[in-house]
Amino acid sequence: MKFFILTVFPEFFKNFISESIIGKAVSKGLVEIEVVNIRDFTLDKHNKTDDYPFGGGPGMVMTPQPLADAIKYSLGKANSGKVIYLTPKGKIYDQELAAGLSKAGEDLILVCGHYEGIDQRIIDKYVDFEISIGDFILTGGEIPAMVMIDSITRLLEGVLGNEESSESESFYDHLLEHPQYTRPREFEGMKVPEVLLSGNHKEIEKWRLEASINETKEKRPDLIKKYMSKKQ
Ligand code: 4FN
Repeated sequence: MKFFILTVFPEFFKNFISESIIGKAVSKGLVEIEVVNIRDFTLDKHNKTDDYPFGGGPGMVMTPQPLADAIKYSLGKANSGKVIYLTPKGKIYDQELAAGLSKAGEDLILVCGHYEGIDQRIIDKYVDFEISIGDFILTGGEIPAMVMIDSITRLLEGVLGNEESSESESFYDHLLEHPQYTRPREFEGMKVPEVLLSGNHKEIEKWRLEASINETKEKRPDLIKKYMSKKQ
């Protein structure tokens, strides 16, 4: 799978692409990430990527021509590339959407907006899906693009260890995690729950599932509905 990130801040992605689990997935060739600098596609002598909005008002709008050319460049290199615009107007992103995109076998072209956003004609002609990561104001679509790449990449074959990846698709997807403990057995007077030290794997699994359900009921009751429908 390949991601194209279309941005006017390509430097923003350097560490993201080279560090940690994403960095390892990239160097193993399990995922490809190409950062496409929208400015490279400008044709005017000042390399302008934005302009004043027709009708007036504050801020700037991203100029259509460099965006269209950056999208065409990416579509030309992609295997059945889908163009996604990260925008607060989009469908709210969740684990189900991440799982669907990780399995679709399509490369993704992620368009990151800045200023007041992009010219509507780019959306009308080139964008396949609009996606939002949540309801808050951001300065650009770069962090949402990273959120998508991170959540999709970890679901790709071979990216996580076997134990970790087997958890995806299970009902644990819709539950919060049970509390976790590591050494020492006693820390500042607080002991680790006895069952976790028992070596009884059946009892440990029972405790963990119950703790997960309780945690979810208490902190995110909205998630329980999805869990119930998955469990049947
Ligand atoms: N944001 C809201 C209402 C009006 C504007 C914004 C806003 C970045 C280019 C879009 C934001 C949030 C989640 C992209 C927000 C996302 C963005 C995202 C985003 C600069 C224009 C802008 C009602 C949601 C608070 C700025 C609400 N997921 N405008 O943030 O790109 O992907």
